[in-house]
Amino acid sequence: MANKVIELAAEPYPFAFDPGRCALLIIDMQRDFLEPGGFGEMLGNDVSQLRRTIEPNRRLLAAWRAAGLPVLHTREGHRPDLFDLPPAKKARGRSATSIGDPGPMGRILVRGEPGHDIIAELYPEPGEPVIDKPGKGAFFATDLHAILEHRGIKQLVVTGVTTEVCVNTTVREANDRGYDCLVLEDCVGSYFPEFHAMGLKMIKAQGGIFGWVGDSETLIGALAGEKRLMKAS
Ligand code: C5J
Repeated sequence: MANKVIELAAEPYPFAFDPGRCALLIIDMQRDFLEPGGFGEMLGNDVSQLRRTIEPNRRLLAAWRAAGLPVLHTREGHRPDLFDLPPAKKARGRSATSIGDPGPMGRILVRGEPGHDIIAELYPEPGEPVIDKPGKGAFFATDLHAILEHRGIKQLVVTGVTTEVCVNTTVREANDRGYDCLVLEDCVGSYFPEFHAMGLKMIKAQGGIFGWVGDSETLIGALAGEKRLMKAS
């Protein structure tokens, strides 16, 4: 894709999308969070709030791959021996079922279990790094920053779930490491609509204190326009 900067409509002001230095980061689109019968639903959450993000993410991912731009996926989860699971995280919530216990799709949030894996609609292709993260932020205890630095990435388009937890934590971590983040509101979701709305407000407040908020259609349109430009030249 051409190495020119494209101004994308976004809030609080247009995002200077630089395709040559930008990666798509898809956060935790895992079966246990999104699928009916998974851990999220077992806890009483309305998974339709997250499932509405699947189709826009699928369309964006197809356009992004067609443009030949880098994409990375993350999964929240722990080693089967749980040695990387902080006891505080295990105990939090005082739930009858917690991380590492048997769930509807295998052991909950344990690497290698069916529920820990990414949903079929957005399944990573060979060559797309999958970052296994033990925390909420994708930079904590992972090699994400090194991978991005080695590829000259300075911007991230961030999608996935949930808006106020892993998406927000990752955007804040990225901001402190010098990345510009564009969060696509139709491609991120929360079990709680009010937290989704507030999570996006927090990112774009105060002149974009953590980043920008846009939508997938605008970005897909820009990618399509770029392809047309490339074909004409
Ligand atoms: C949560 C996440 N909500 N991916 N994880 O526990 O946001």
